[in-house]
Amino acid sequence: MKALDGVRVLDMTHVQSGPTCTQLLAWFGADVIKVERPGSGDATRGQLQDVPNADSLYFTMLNGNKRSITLNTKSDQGKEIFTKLIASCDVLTENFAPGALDRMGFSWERIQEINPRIVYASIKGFGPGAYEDCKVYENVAQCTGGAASTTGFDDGPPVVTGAQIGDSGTGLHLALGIVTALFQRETTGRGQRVVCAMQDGVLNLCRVKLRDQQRLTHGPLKEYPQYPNGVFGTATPRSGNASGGGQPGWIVKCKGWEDDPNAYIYIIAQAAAFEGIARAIGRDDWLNDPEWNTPEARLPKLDQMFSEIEKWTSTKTKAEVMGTLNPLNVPCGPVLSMEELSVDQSLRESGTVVEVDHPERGKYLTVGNPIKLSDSPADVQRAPLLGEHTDEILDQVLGMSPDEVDAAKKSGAV
Ligand code: CAO
Repeated sequence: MKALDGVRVLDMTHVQSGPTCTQLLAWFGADVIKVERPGSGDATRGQLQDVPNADSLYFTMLNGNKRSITLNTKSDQGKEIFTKLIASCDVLTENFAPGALDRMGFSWERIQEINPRIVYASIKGFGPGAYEDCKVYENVAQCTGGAASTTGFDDGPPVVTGAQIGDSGTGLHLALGIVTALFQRETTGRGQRVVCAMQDGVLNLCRVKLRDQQRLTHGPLKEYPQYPNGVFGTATPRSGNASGGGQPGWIVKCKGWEDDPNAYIYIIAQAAAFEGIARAIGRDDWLNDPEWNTPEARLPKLDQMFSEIEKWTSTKTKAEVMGTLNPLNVPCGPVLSMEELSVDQSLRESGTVVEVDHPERGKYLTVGNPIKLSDSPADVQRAPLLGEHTDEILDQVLGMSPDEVDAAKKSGAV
């Protein structure tokens, strides 16, 4: 038995943010029914295609373990079927542009009328306010949620990160909202509305930068590379690779960096690890030097400290640096490329990187469930083909006869 066995999700999500959420629910055991427009389906099926005429990795890596039904929810019969599905499901999820479901005739009031127990969960770009009607994609959310203004180097433009904190980050938030609402339903018997705005989700993940905004009013941010010689403005600046916490950290070069863009390692030079680092890099002299042997003394010259460390790391591979510093309890981690991660044996063994087979595209790698439950391990399966389960769902979930299913097909509703 899986944790969410018995929970049925009517999944109207598309692209990345919503599908991230419902894929997680599916891995936890929910029956996720992905509703897609007949003929075309989720636009990502055809985006960034690497294998001709096969669903893209963009789609397949976000829609594992789901069932797919095609349904035109704007046609009369499609609306009838959609109404019956709402009545039969525990959760309805969507991440359309604002108002899309209302325009189809399915307001929250109407959805509650159909099924008072349903949890209706949405992702939008913004919460209520000036921008509430705007369409939003990942990088827009990174910019509006504070990530871009605080990422990059002080002398360069704002930078977006490759981590999909706007889409997948908000999907994660929504998944928590849904299971929380389901938990509350156990007591109240009622469903509720769950909404996550991407701007809010990104800002939540940038919480430490709003912390720094407030600290800035009390003086310079001493752990930032701008201290002590640079200039602080009125807003939290970009801090390069400085650590976001109270411990100094930086990315330093390792052997081979001239040819390998990922021959780097992140090192945190916290007080408890300083002696080990100093000895490892051959700077034992620092340990008795008041210019170096306290965190306060080092703070104004972290750039010098890391360039000394780098003199040593650039003579070793990142694996050798790890091999030396790890036993000394120095928190550090190599910059791993996607190529390295894709062949990492321990990630394969833990089920974080999984290979699945697909009838159109053959074998592909996906990222499995990063949340490990001892009583509900995820069994990662391939993404469905467009409408692969239409007949099965109309029969099993709605009890429609073969003639009724044929009629629905002829009318273009499914
Ligand atoms: N049957 C009939 N119509 C359907 C349908 C179905 N099964 N599924 C979708 N549609 C319709 C919608 O009702 C909508 O019609 P209207 O415009 O007439 O209301 C239309 O398809 C397109 O929906 P959309 O406006 O959401 O799609 P888009 O490609 O124009 O915009 C996006 C995409 C992502 C910008 C927008 O959906 C959005 O802002 N979503 C909220 C924020 C979000 O999740 N963004 C992250 C996306 S991941 O990077």
